[in-house]
Amino acid sequence: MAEHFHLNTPLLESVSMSKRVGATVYLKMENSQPSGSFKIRGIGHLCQQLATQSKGVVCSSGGNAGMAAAYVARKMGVPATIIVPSSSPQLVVQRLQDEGATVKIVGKVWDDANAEALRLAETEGLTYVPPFDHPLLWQGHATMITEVAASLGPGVKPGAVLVSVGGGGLLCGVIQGLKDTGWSDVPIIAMETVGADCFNAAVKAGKVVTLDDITSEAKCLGAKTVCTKAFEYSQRSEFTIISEIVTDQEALQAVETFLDEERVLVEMACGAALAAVYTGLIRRLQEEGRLPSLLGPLLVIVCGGSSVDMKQLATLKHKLQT
Ligand code: PLV
Repeated sequence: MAEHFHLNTPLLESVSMSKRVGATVYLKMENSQPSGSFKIRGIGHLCQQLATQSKGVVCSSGGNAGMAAAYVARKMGVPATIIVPSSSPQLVVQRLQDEGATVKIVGKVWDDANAEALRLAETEGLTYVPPFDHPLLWQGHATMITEVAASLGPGVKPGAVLVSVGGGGLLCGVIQGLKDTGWSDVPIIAMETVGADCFNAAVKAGKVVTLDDITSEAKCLGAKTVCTKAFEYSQRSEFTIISEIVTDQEALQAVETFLDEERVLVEMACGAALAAVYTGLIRRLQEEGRLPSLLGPLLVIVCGGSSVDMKQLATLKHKLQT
């Protein structure tokens, strides 16, 4: 078996984004991973540790964790059952089936699907693969940052890192990676959409809270409760985590601008992070003194996403009237 399932992804400089931000912008192209997102890093690592003797894995997902689990399971020769909520687009179900997984649609949002995944793990003796809340996932995701350090070379350090937050697994992995690299002082801008903003709600409330519903179209950010570890990091003084939200319209507009300018189609979950550049949020944070006015390179995690194609993009544009 290969040593790991993920690839060392390109780190690209974006001229158009750099112009907008007024600092060099580097894109970590996690969209080019097998299965279409960063999730393969953590899920590959977790499955290698927990699923080698498994009779099957079960993963609850908004889409991308499921794609990663299905891919890894196929490579390991283990059956995969992926539980998605009814809010996941049909194209996700199709892509999961193409990957060889058994797909079950349960409930309205990810939290409902997760309850079913936990039940199946228990009753069928399957290995449960969580999409965001597990130390092995964070350890796997952390390789993203060690790769960036190797690509940038000695003496170059990001001025800030821009990520999307769903359940907080990517955020925890990035922080783990920053710690591993000796970059714990690098500020992180943690982006969500209105209506899928469980991290922002927790930061505002000063405690982990559960959203009533997911009303955003960025379904892959749609966890109602952020993982405890992500909230704990937000409370620790050694890290600077700036939690911000954008509208669905801004996230979708960012997807389109990114497609035009970088020639890459990503989903809205990723657009939430990209919107921080395109809406001028980064500049605003600098003006407010929350980011340094002379910013070092901005590292953007292009987390990717398999929940989009041109038809889905058109559907979202119609729904959100952009
Ligand atoms: N998506 C999870 C959780 O969904 C999933 O099941 O695939 N960017 C993309 C493209 C994603 O798919 C996700 C998570 C994130 C960002 C956020 O990562 P997280 O959940 O680790 O914060 C409900």
